Amino acid sequence: MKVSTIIAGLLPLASLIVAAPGCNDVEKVASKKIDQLQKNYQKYIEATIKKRQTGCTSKNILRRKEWGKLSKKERTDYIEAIYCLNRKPGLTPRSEIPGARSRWDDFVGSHIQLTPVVHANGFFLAYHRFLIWEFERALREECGYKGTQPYWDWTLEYEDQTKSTVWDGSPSSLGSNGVYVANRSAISVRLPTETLVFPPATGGGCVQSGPFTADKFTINLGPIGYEPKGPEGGLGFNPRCLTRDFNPELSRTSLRPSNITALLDCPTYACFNRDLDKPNRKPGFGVHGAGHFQFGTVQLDTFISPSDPAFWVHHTQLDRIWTIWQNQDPAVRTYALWGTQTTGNFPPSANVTSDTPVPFGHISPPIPLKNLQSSIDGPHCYIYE
Ligand SMILES: *[C@@H]1O[C@H](CO)[C@@H](O)[C@H](O)[C@H]1NC(C)=O
Ligand SMILES: *[C@@H]1O[C@H](CO)[C@@H](O)[C@H](O)[C@H]1NC(C)=O
Ligand SMILES: *[C@@H]1O[C@H](CO)[C@@H](O)[C@H](O)[C@H]1NC(C)=O
Ligand SMILES: [Cu+2]
Repeated sequence: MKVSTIIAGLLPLASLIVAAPGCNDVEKVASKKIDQLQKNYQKYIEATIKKRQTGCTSKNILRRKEWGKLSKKERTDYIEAIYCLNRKPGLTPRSEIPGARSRWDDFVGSHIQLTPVVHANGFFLAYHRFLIWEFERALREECGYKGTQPYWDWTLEYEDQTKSTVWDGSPSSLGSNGVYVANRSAISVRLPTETLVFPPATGGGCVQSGPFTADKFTINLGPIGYEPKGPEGGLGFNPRCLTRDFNPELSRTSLRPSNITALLDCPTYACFNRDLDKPNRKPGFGVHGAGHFQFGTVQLDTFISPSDPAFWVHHTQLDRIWTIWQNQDPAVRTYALWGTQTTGNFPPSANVTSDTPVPFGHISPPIPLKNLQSSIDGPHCYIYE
């Protein structure tokens, strides 16, 4: 087992390199390129759904927006719908996940049960695409939410996440950093193929301000991904505050516009999937891992990561990047296949095919992979604005 230690002292060096002169121009050019590719994708989708007249039309398509483009009212409506799911009784049997209580926990529970089979493999993007779709459906149909699932484009604030209206701790944000806790020890995250060590960063305690402080929101499951685990291996009832530990170095080095354009330039689906995760960690984390790890604590624990609203706006951003990549060459890329059926192919498993059922635990019966790959076919009908 390889041990990759992320030595805090190395990170400032990385930021020196990326802060070289001319660098902001590089990022501006990259941002423009993403905007242009997103416009091309939007045009393609609008033209396609008009022509085909399938169930997904320009009238009923859900239009997902970037957090910053939502009005304050739209933001607080979304937050109210999250409270609703977090308080509504769940469907997961206690015999399987004894600590699950709410509809929110049903989504966390699906992710807990399936973490060993839906990451860094052929199911990864499709599983998360449908998980978000079901989450958005539950917010709308079970909680009366009239909006759509927002995404957070972390490239907009990669130099300082706390500048974002998503994390400024105001009543219309998704909460702040955690309270700074001194003298914490590093967190060792054991993945099937390696162990990642995260030294403490800028917070570590309960979210300080905004809608997700301990008096308004609690999480019930885990920890599972690192020690000490919660009761019953992390599946037991463990109500506690939501914690965060913002790590600005990760965001500065790995969540820049140029990190997205590098992905969008991938010629194959294999390249796209591998670079999302950068399995050899050279030169750093891919945007999938970095987007989680920048929040520390709960977002270091893959199993329970959907416990934090941060998971949903981050994964919706990843899904957006995937749709833009697909629609640069929709005929070839929409139904492209890559990867096996176990996380990081550990233990080794068969390659996925178009017909391989993707599992969802208590969220949904399994669904053939090919039905989940398009954003406008199968169950899905949404567009990124
Ligand atoms: C943290 O550790 C330092 C050095 O070991 C010690 O001086 C300090 O009192 C500790 N602070 C807390 C809050 O435990
Ligand atoms: C992210 O982009 C920066 C600047 O282009 C680059 O230095 C860094 O290596 C990239 N990170 C990864 C993980 O590719
Ligand atoms: C799985 O796919 C890879 C290429 O994506 C290929 O090299 C490998 O032979 C395939 N494995 C099987 C068992 O078909
Ligand atoms: Cu996941």
